[in-house]
Amino acid sequence: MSLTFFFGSGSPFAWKVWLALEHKGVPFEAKRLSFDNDDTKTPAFLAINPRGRVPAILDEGFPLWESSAIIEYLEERYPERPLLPKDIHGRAIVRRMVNEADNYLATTSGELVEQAVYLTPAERDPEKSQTARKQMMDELSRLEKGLKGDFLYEALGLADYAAYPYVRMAQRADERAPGLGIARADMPAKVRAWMDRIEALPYYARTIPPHWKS
Ligand SMILES: N[C@@H](CCC(=O)N[C@@H](CS)C(=O)NCC(=O)O)C(=O)O
Repeated sequence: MSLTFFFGSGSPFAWKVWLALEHKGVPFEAKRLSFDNDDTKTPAFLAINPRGRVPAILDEGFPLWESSAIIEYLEERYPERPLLPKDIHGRAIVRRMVNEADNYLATTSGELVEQAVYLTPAERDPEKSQTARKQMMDELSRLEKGLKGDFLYEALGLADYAAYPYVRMAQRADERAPGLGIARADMPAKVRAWMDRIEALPYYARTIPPHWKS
């Protein structure tokens, strides 16, 4: 197998790339690195990504990291089953949406997960959680306003894969510490329906963070 995908369970950046890989239908070998065991800091992995972060890929010996760069590379390397629209304005809009997801959704979702999942109850800062909850609700409302059809921009593609993991992680925060994330039931109806559509994709189950299944 020529393409190796390095991921960590629960990394939304890696989840985005995994969904994109499945969409493309290219064969790849998924290698899970454990954060607890510092697998991202071994000399072998640092030779692939000197930053010691996932996701990363190794394609026929070519190493690449940073989720957005990986996806752009995959789009050019495997042009069939495109992730981006054909027209120049459509591509620009989707890239803008990816940037918005990475800059706003990611930060807010990351704060919710930090408070709910990584900190002990004594270490949590309720004010930070509540600020992040409000910001996430604002972001979800933006997503809802943008949902004109079934997916975030015309056909299923990169805009959906970029946003979904961050929204699902906000739900995960609430599953782990009720009230500190965003319960699915509290999300706007159109966003819930969009999430249902992503979760109905035939390859979706393969991409769920493995440690959620155990
Ligand atoms: N900007 C990077 C972010 C990657 C990132 O921060 N990955 C985290 C997991 S969510 C990681 O690998 N952390 C490992 C560590 O910091 O040791 C991307 O888009 O790929």
